[in-house]
Amino acid sequence: MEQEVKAFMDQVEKRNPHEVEFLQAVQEVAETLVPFISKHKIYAGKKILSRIAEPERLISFRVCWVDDAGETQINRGYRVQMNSAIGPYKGGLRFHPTVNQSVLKFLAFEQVFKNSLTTLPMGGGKGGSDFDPKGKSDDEIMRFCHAFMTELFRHIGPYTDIPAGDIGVGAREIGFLFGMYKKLRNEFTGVLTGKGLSWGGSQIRPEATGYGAVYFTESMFKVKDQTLDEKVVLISGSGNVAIYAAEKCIQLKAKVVTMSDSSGYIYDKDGLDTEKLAFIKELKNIKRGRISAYVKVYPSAVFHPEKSPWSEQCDIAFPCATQNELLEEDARELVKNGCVCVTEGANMPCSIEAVEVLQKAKVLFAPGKASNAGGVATSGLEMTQNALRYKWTRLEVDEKLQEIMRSIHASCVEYGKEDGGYVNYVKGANIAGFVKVADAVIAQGVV
Ligand code: NDP
Ligand code: 2IT
Repeated sequence: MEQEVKAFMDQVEKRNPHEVEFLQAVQEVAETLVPFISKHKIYAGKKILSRIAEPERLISFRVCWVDDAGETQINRGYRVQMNSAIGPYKGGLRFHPTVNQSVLKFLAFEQVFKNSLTTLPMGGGKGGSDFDPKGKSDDEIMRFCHAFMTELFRHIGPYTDIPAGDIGVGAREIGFLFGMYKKLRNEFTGVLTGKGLSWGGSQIRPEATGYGAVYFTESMFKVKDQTLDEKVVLISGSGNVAIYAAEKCIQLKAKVVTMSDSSGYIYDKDGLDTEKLAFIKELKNIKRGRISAYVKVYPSAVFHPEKSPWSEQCDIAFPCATQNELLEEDARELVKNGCVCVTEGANMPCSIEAVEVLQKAKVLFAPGKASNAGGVATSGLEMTQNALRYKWTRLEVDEKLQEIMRSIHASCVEYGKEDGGYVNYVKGANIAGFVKVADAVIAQGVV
């Protein structure tokens, strides 16, 4: 079987040389799917996985804008429309200097399986730009977002492709992007999700990814008759996903001792509470400051520059920042220090080697395509509300989100349970996500 996986990967590598992140994401899926496909005649021999690994369309475009100093700036914009077998393309936009074709293809590929797992009818896509929002004024952000949309608008639409946020794209950016789309099309439609509450946004969408990751973790612990009460939690990142993962952990009485950003992490031995988290929310979302400012206000906490939090003692780790932020050595350290669960809030934060270490040690490991699917699922609920021209209450959306996360967990258990009872959530998520897309691909023929 290793030979079959290698043969498949050789072909993907030949078509996508040097796209390291994309190849990593495909490899991780191929390791469980290639054996599954060859065992199931209805899927074998149809090149379904090869078709899913080739974007249906990939758009790349120039974005020119003028900064506050009057200088012309040039960035590159992208939209990867990966697969539309089960619904219109759906996935976030990332603005970060590390954005390139490989990163967006890996994210779009993951999104196909993730969206399938949500139970909602959404295909997979991703986009963004190498634009760096750090240090830019609100006016510069607005000019960039407007310029970006003057090209993107012709490729998206509420029945074609519905972007949302990701790293560097939050409520502020979605507002600017939506404003320009509406002006160009002269249409008020649900073309983007993550909109403000007064103009078509859904309750719970900002919270959904972080809350969803914690709901998924609750389900994993429930299998062992345990709750999150008093569990010690490490969280990386201090953006949208990290903040709301922390909020839900605090509500469930877990003790969150770390948060981070790209400059380092803070360790608070007393744990975060609602007030401390409110400080971080304001610091990151309004002041757009650095996490190190936390220790000036809460001096019992310590700031560790240029480090990630994985060497601290914990029960549960939530990597919620970016891809490949938790490597093999970090996984070994976590296992050594008694960590029993790693839930990916970010997309592919754990390297393939790190996942191997965790699974070998029988740590509960939740892959992002399952555990962070609450964000896009609630985007799907935002699309439904837009189509209905209706709004559900906070309670209604939260209940639907919880139900979806429980259903994703159940799908992972169905396909991922191994002899001895250990649940291989990677295998479960990959197969459950694949089956629905593959059935649609077969039904629609070779298109
Ligand atoms: P934000 O931009 O809100 O926050 C990103 C956080 O991660 C910041 O704290 C940032 O620190 C840190 N970070 C980003 N890049 C790096 C890096 N190269 N090294 C170290 N730290 C880094 O993004 P989100 O919270 O929305 O996204 C975080 C992750 O979750 C991403 O992997 C994203 O794809 C994934 N995700 C997001 C969803 C959503 O709904 N937003 C849904 C599902 C997954 P700094 O400020 O220093 O850059
Ligand atoms: O990675 C992700 O799932 C997201 N960034 C959210 C995508 C969305 O369309 O809400």
